[in-house]
Parts: sequence; C-alpha cells; structure tokens
Amino acid sequence: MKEDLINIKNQAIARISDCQSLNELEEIRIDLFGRSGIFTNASKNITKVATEDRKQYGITLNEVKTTILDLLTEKKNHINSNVRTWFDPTIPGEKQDLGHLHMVTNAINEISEVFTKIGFTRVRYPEVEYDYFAFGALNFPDNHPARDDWETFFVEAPASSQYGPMLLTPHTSSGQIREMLANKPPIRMINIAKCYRRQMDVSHYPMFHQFEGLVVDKNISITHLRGTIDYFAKNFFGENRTTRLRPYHFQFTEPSFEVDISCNVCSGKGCKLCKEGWLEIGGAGMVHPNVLKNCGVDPKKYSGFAFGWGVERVSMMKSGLSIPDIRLLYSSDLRVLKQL
Ligand code: FA5
Repeated sequence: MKEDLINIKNQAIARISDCQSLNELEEIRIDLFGRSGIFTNASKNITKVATEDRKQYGITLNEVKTTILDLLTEKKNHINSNVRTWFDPTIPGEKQDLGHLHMVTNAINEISEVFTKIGFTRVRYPEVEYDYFAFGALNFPDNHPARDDWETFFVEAPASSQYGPMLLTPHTSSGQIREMLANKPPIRMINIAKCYRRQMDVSHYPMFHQFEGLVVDKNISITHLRGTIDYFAKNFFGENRTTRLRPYHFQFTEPSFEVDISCNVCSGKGCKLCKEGWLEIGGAGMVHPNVLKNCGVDPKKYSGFAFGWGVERVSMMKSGLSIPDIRLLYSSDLRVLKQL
C-alpha cells in the first residue's frame, strides 16, 4: 500500500516536470485531487489498511500530498513568470500627486523675506524657556496676574534658582530678552518661532507661530514703528492696505498698541467680517525702559520698538481663501491642505 503512494508521487513529479502549460497543469491537479482522482482514491483506501499500518500510511499520505501541492504551485509560478505581460505604451501614465510646503511654512518664508529686505536679521530662540525670559525680564513682577493672559504650559523640571520655572514659551517676546543679552544695539531682529498656550478654539491653537520684530537703536520713535508696520502691511497684504494703532496695555511696552489692518473685503468701509472696516493683527509698542535695563541697555541712550503677531492669523487673513477655523491648518486633512 505504501509503495502505491510512492508510485503516485513519482508519477506526479514526472508529469509536473514535463508539463508546459497552465491548462495541462490543471489537468494533472484534477487527475490527482479531483473527486475520483488518483490521490483522492488512495486516501479513501486508508480504511482498508491494517490497523497497525494505518498511522504510517496516514503520515505518508500527508507527505505525498504536500510534496505534490508544493510542486504544482512552484510550476504554476514558473509558467506564469514566463508569460510576457502585455505592455501598451500608448496608455496615459498615472498622475502622481505633487506635494508642496505647508501654508504656514510659506508664510514664515515670506515674512522673513519681507523683513530681511529692510535690514532685519532672522533669529530663532528656545521654545522651552524659563519664566525669567518669558515674563520676569519682560517687566512682569513676581507672581503678577498678567502672566495668566498667556495661559502657559509649565514643564515638569527642576526650576532654575536664577531664572525660575521652566515652561513652553507662550510668545516670541522671550526672544527680545535673549537678543538684547546676546547683542549690543543697534538691533534689528525678526524672531519667528513656535509658541504654546493652553487654548483651543476656532482662532486659537495650543501650538502656533509668532513673528516678533525688535529694533533698538538711538532715537527710535513711534514713527519708525508705524513706518515698519505699514511697510509690512503693503508688502505682505497688498499696496492698498493701511494700518492703524489702538492704545492697549502690555507689561513690556510703553506705550502699547494693538495694530489693525484695513479690511480687504470692504476696503475699510465696514462689513460682516470686520464690522467697522478694520481687522486686528497683533500687539506692538515701544520697548519698556525696565526691559532695556534688565538687558543691560541704557534707556537714556537707546530706545526701541517691538511687535509680535501670529503667523497663522496673518496668513489666514491674507490668503483670500476663507478658512473658518485655525484647527483646519493642522488637521492633516488632504482635502484642505491641497487647497492652500
Ligand atoms: C503677545 O503675545 C505679545 N507678546 C505681542 C507683543 C509683542 C506685544 C511685542 C507688544 C510687543 P498676544 O497674546 O496678543 O500678544 O498674541 C499676539 C498674536 O499671537 C495674536 O494677535 C494672535 O495672532 C496670535 N496668537 C495668540 N494666541 C494664539 C493661539 N493660541 N493660536 C493662534 N494664534 C495665537
């Protein structure tokens, strides 16, 4: 009986190796494993095998079956690999999607370019900061509640005895301190970096970008601030845009302002988007004498101006696309990203 199985195997091997086509191979398979195939019948014969030989017969059956099936698969792959697949060179190619820089990266590049053209140096300072640089040196007395306005993330790390607790910088104004400690006036910096705040709604995101301008030199006045802001507005948003300053309060500037830009939808006449013709872009002011002193700059000799605005905010205002929610920018939704 066992010899019969070996014969089945040897004959199958011979037939499979001579076989030249898939049809022929299928015939061999059916001859062996079909309903009344040679192998199928041999399996049924197990009932006729003496009980003491049955186990060995079963093992041989399995070995023969595995060998033949493996050979059939191997032969099938071999025949398939020899079949030349038809290639039609006239079929149009598949169009590959082209990636592009994110809208925020483009805005950062453009903002850098606008300011470096008028002599500002692009800098970047740490995102993980100490309280002293983000608040203390910016004229916030210890434990002053104005810190709350910045809804800061604190880092679980040992506080510095000199600079206080560690935090994720909530604004690029910390870069003012780093810049003045590292360089003597004249200073013209544009610091563009990531900022973090515990905020999340249609116009706020926990991670966002600001660009901070700082100019410190002899005889710097509000007119320089106005001129710089107007220059930026016209270069970034368009020739027809104008700006205005509204009185405001920041600890680190005196006087302080909120900067508005004329609305592009109604050209400053007043509409649904802007209400009164103006859109807010961010804060600005003349550097507070205490901040200059904290950085070793003599306020009797030098003065300066600073401004800090949101990159996402200004690029959303510029784009002409109506982006109703800042969170869309970071949603990684290709339907949105492809449009920007
Ligand atoms: C400040 O952060 C000041 N440091 C700005 C400044 C610099 C004033 C220099 C004077 C001199 P404010 O908190 O208003 O100010 O933020 C400035 C801008 O950052 C806002 O107008 C907004 O455009 C952007 N911004 C603030 N928080 C978020 C947020 N969570 N998501 C997105 N953008 C934000």
